[in-house]
Amino acid sequence: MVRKVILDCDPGHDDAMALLMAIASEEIDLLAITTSAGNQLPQKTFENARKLLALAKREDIPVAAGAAKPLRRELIIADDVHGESGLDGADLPIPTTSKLSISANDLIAEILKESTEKVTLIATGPLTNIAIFILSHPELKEKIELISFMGGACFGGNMTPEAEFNIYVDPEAADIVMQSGVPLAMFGLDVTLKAQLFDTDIKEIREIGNDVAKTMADLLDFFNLTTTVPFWADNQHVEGIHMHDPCAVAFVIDPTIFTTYLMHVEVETSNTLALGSTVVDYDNVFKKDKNVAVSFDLDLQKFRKLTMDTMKFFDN
Ligand SMILES: [Ca+2]
Repeated sequence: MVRKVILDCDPGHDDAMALLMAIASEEIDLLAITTSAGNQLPQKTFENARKLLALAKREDIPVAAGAAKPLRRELIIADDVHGESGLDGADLPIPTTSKLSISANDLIAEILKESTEKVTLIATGPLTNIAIFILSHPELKEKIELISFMGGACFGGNMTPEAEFNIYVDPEAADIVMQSGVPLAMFGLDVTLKAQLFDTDIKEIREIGNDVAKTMADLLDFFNLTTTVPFWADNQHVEGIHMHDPCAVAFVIDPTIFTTYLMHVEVETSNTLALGSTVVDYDNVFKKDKNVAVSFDLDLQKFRKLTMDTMKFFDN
């Protein structure tokens, strides 16, 4: 079944792979892209999404910019991971279409209003735009099939010891999404740290040889340099690149890649040590509604094949 999808992203190296995966898949009809502020400043993530569509020769897909900053907090970016441009490491083509002036919120609303079938939202950045949409268009919530998002973790964080980056940047937005009543699928660090590509995979991607694959290999080489190795790793340990964001897309394409459990999840929004953490009630201690399908594991071979198939798609 082909799913109608809007991708909300903040490209971002792993967002780039996520976006290309959505374009290449026969299971996804990518209706639009909206951009969030996160990995880099909002004007940069917007421009990066447009450049990626130029690279993929799919500039027919509309791109709309979202909120310039989180709901209630100042923006934090991840230029230490993604560089000055947000997509350092590769030369991307200059977009040939003019920028749309419609906002992310209005574009999402317009598409959902007009769609005769439900639309899946995939979010691979902070959840600011999705939260604004839910707050401003409660009447359209029922048109959302699923929100599949990269963010959070049951155990541990990467921004602080407890919080993952996307949720930490805009915890209030994540809280609104978590309590929205819309079906949710969460791809947090528990699973995304297992979604790894290694040097040999980058080499294989480069050898596929089309423009998209070569550019993606350049991006992955840069991303490889900023990948952090766990503190406990010894000399023998080889840590791959973490393909966080593509997990949220891969699930929509083929849910059998992932192991998920329905659980109650809340976001810590008070200014404590655990700010921005996702509290996942894995033992059902609180006996509250199970609002999120939380992923813990994946079939790495299937995921890897999907990644390679994505790169080969652009031979056409
Ligand atoms: Ca992202």
